[in-house]
Amino acid sequence: MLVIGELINGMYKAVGKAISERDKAVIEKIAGEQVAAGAGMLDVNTGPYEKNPKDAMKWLVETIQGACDVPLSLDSTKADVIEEGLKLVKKKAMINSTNADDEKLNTILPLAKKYNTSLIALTMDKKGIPRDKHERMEHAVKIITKCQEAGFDLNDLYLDPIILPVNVAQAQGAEVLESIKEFKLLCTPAPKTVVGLSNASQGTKQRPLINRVYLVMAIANGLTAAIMDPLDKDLMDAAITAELVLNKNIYCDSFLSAYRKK
Ligand code: THG
Repeated sequence: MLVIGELINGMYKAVGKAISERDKAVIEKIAGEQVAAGAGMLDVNTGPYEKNPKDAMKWLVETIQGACDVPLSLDSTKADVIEEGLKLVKKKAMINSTNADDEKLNTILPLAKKYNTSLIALTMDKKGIPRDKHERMEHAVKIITKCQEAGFDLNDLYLDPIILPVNVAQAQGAEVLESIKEFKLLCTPAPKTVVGLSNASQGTKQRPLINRVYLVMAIANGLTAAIMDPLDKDLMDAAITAELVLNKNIYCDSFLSAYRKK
């Protein structure tokens, strides 16, 4: 599974402060720690309060690439903010994200093709968050069709069923998990899937436990990537072990450290 480190996000107080003060050392440290812990990609989000998100995105991409060499997932609702980052990336990037709206797809798909990126597509539209797996499937079909029409390689598409916090939308957990499984039946090659895992536990008092159990269940349903906290060692161990049980890695007594080394 692809681990996308979630920690470079202005939503976190300390990170938001570092971004607004353009404090390189803080960002370099968080980038390096996430990669050392096993992140294969880093999510980059300037956060909701940044006054100049285009400039912040540029600065973040430059700063992170100075500290490590994994590819980046550029996380913004604004296409122009994402493009500022795309102009600078050294490795094949991920656009995070489009949704199923025509206007959004018509803007983001050309951008993804121009810069040869992967693409996360949220299975929602401007009418809001889907209520069940059927609505998620409808959005997924629309997104896949638009990708095919645009000549966008489906190998580069990651569908996001959108995880909601279990304390306010408890019924959505099962809908998300079933969507992860059923999206794969929609086309060949099967679309990849991604979730923003920490959404699941926002506002709860058992964050690590909820994240861990949710991730293992999602992996069992075929999840390909997760935006998550790679510094949560128990979470990483759970992911590695889930893939072992699914026979994706060969067993040895030291499988946790063996997997980390590769
Ligand atoms: N799908 C996609 N992208 C996403 C999300 C998604 N990007 C953003 C988010 N969701 C995933 N990243 C995070 C990052 C942090 C948290 C949750 C998801 C988080 N932050 C603490 C909180 O809100 O409680 C911040 C606390 C603090 O200030 O320290 O939980 O779903 N495609």
